[in-house]
Amino acid sequence: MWGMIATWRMALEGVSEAAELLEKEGNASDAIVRAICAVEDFEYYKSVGYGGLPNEEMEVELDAGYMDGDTFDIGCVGAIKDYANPILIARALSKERVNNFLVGAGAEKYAHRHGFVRKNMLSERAKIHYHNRIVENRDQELKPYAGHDTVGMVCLDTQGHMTAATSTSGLFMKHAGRVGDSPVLGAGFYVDSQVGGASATGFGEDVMKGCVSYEIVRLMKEGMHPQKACDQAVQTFDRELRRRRGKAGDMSLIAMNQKGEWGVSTNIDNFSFVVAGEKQKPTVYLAKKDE
Ligand code: SD4
Repeated sequence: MWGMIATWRMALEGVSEAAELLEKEGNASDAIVRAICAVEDFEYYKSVGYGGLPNEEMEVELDAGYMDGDTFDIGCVGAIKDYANPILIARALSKERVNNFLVGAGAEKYAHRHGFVRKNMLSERAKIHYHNRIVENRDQELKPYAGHDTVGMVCLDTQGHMTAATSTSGLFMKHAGRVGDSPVLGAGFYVDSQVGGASATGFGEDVMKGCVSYEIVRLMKEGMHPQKACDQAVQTFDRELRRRRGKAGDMSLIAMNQKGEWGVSTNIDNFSFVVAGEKQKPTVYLAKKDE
């Protein structure tokens, strides 16, 4: 048995490629990386990889994270510029004994030393988007939270090996050097092959406060079904943020357990996600917040 769940419609083509691998008993590490690279490489998905949303200085700084649920290897990059596939660099870092999480110039130096492909990640389309937004907001304060998404995935292969991974350009118009929840273990992603995995998309500064991906895995470890674990983690933390801070940022979480059962929960109006498995061809679903 194998299975895969991913955030947003943009994951569909990548998950379809990964599904072909998993059907032929490919492993969860190669499958998830293949799926995320497909999203990173596709220019028109404007919040991941090439063509991603620029920061306020019109530079594309990318975050990505990778975890192996068997070995607990983790690798993460934050605010990395000019490299084509941050997820490949994150996975390479997961093989290191130390220096698993590198940011900015240090991450770029590592990528250069290890021969990763350099590429200017700012597309013409992203430049136009940036300039339009500056004009639209001429008389207002620029809000960093205006258009962004992260691709996050959890993968289970036929050997029972699980992985989780994320990749994003983060919040549009963020400050240079800002790192969101996506490459942060326990916030943007977490996986334990003996239990299951989870991944988040949304307003990183709030997702981080709840370590929501870890919380979902913890609940599944207590025996909770992924759907119940997602609902409990997201809804409880959303309420908690509202009580303490008066508001809660957008949060959408996906999860899959080691039996291939899955769950999703969101506090936004429409959250699309993709599921694939042995008995299910890659399919896009829509989740809505609980009223
Ligand atoms: C971030 N969580 O950088 C990411 C952005 C995102 O839906 O997922 N948006 O905060």
